[in-house]
Amino acid sequence: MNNQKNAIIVSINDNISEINKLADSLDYNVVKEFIQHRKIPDVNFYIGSGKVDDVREYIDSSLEDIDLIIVDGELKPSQWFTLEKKLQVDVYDRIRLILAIFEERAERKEAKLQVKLAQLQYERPYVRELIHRARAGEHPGFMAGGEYQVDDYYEMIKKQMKKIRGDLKKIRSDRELHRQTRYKSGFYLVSLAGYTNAGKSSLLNILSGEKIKVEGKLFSTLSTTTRRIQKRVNGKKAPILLTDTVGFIENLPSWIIDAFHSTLEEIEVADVVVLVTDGSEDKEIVEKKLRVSLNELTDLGVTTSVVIALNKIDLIEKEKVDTLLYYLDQQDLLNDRLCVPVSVKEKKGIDLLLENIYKSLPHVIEMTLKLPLNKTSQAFVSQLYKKTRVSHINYNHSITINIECNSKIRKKIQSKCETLQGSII
Ligand SMILES: Nc1nc2c(ncn2[C@@H]2O[C@H](COP(=O)(O)OP(=O)(O)OP(=O)(O)O)[C@@H](O)[C@H]2O)c(=O)[nH]1
Ligand SMILES: [Mg+2]
Repeated sequence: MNNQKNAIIVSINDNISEINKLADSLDYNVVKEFIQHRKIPDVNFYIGSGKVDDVREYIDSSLEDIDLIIVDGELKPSQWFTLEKKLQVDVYDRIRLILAIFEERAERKEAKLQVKLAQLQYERPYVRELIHRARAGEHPGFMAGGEYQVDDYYEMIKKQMKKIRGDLKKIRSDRELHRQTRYKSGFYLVSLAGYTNAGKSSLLNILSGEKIKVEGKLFSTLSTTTRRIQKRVNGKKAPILLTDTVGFIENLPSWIIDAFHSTLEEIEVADVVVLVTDGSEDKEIVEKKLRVSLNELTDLGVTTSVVIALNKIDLIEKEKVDTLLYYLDQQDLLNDRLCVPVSVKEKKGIDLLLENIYKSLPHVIEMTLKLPLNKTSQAFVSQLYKKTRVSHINYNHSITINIECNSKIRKKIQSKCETLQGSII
């Protein structure tokens, strides 16, 4: 039995490697690529009508079934309609393909709602086009006709979107509450951001000991995961929570990004953002993806420090890393940002990256406490190990402990110390 799904890619430029990867992410086997160089798309069919005939001819003469035509660009509803009508095969543009990947990957409730919201938003102009065609008698089958039903359908979409927005708002406020609790207890929040497939989840896994899904396919991660960093900074555990987020991609309409707002919020509120970038690709591609990601961070309103992790350097020669860093700097992409070459796969550069993340944390304060040697102090010391970075501890007639912590919990520590009859030195 052959379960293979076959697709044809149609593009108006040569650079089709990303759309190929997107097709692969949805398990489509690309059997043919049609490229027609044009500056602007044809108004009726996106590609010229002669090219559409070529595609049609290919489909008709192909021994394999063609399940999908993928257009590497954004179709207007009228172009989509005329293309599907002419080719008699499902046609997806780039956005619809990405939404289909999202739909397949969404596991948790929040991700499912976000994807549904984006899909409804996407479909709205298409529904409008179908309504228009139905009224003109061009698409009599749609909704079994009748303006009343068509309008009803439109209303239904609107209601559904409103309901989803409400549900998401609730999830969002729960998430905010959760975050506040963590923050107040002294944890720093660090978020992993970056282009899809850069290695964000792989990095979270090695820093936290977690085992979240890592894949060569695009958009493996659609939900956030937050874990404490277990790996030590200069031999000592630090109070940092790390959050993995959904990847970026070029040319994603702002309404899709809005639909994923609550997930991306983790980036907005982070104390430090680690921007993971695949450094193994051609320098122009690395540059493009880094630029897209930095712009995305600006659009999200990120004002905190950004540390760049230039990942996958195991795939390139050592000299090339320096050339790449120089090139990125020349393109004004590094400025005064810290950029650390790493290989998550071979665990190279990770300690240095972590040190730089730690150095970038805002308002880390140092304190030295002197506590009486008893059981209650011991319990407090365990708390300090959890919520601060204990740089030194000495047990004698009393306990002397040096800590580095978030300034947010200074007062709490002070008053607890006083309750225990201890003192701050
Ligand atoms: N060679 C090499 N491959 C790596 C490295 N880090 C990650 N990868 C691979 O890159 C692919 C993507 O890794 P992920 O960690 O899933 O990337 P991601 O950024 O989380 O991707 P999305 O969730 O899809 O946005 C996987 O096949 C990883 O095994 C590295 O340092 N070197
Ligand atoms: Mg991931």
